Amino acid sequence: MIDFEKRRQELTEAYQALILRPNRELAESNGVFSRYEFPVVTAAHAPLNWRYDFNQATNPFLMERFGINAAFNAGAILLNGKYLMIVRVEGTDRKSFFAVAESPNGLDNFVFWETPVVLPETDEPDVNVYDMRLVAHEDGWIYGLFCTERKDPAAPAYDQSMAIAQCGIVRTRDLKYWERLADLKTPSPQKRNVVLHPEFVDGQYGFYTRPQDGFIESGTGGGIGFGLSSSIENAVITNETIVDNKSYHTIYEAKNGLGPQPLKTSYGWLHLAHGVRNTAAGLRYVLYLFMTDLNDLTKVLYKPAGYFLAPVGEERIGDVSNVVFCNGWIKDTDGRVFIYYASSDTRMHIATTTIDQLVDYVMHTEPDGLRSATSVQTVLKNVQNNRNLAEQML
Ligand code: M1P
Repeated sequence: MIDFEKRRQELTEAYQALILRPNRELAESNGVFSRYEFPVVTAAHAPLNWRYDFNQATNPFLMERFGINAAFNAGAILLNGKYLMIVRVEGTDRKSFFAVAESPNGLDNFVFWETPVVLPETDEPDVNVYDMRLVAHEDGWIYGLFCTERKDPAAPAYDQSMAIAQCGIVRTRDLKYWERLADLKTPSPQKRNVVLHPEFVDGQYGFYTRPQDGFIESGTGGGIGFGLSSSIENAVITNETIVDNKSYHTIYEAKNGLGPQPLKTSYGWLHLAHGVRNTAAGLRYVLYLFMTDLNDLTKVLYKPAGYFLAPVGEERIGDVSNVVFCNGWIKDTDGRVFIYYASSDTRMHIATTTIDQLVDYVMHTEPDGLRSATSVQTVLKNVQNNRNLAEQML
């Protein structure tokens, strides 16, 4: 027999040490953002009460009764002074659900609330739900837009993976009590990565979309779209305008999708998105930034070449390797921006920066010239500027 009490104590101590562990900003930075030493939320952060039955009579080996595989792709919000993430928690059974993790400072000590979110459903039950974007809308509600996945009714018996992804919508005031609204309707058969614009647009609700033909492949669709709906309770988009398209020989060649809600600055709306390209090693997901016009939300003003953040080190390895994905960031009251990104569909990290740094990066980094020769020209320009500077200083 095992020493039940000793094992219970060891589990508890290890868990406490994990959630109380301070995080540390890494010294090395590209000047745009800083990474941190530890992931902020992992599968091991899931409360022990979710995973273990601590009754010796019914669980004599004190074995895990509900395994957690991953904790990733979290939406984020600053609410009543607390930094909250709505994490995609995935069990070993492959099903994802949402759970809120709270931190006093946004950097460490993230602790899950006692129970996961009990998500209300529509008449068509969700099979799998994931990747919620939290948006505090000017109408006073906090909306959660997420992907609801159900089996494709047209799937032949031999194919047990064909699925249809739609955009589910919930709203809340406190992340505790949730109201489910109708799924979003758009002309696209597949809908992931839908984000609500935080302000009314001509008195309507604005949605960033990602038209896509297949569950994985964007097909003739792709690009980040934008459309309006007069209703949020029964949201319907009839016209989508592509704001930011896929493009040959770029980091968003295969597909892209918007991340969290855009942040308003005095120069324009800052957007964080993911770009996907195919490689011999599979799909590679990286994050990039662009800025749209304050008045015309479909007009891209600035878009630096290439990626803003790509997976490095252990971030490159996980359930779906070589992936970074972000659907949550927080603009703090002091201008700091906390970027919560997931690596390889496995764990959550934080990167910190400021609005000023992001604006500088997005406005003053060269756009993609789309050819090797134009990249060389950018380097030559930098070299020449530095030569001129060195000469002036002589
Ligand atoms: O596995 C990488 C990501 O793949 C999907 O993203 P997209 O719809 O852009 O291809 C999503 O399933 C996402 O959750 C996942 O992280």
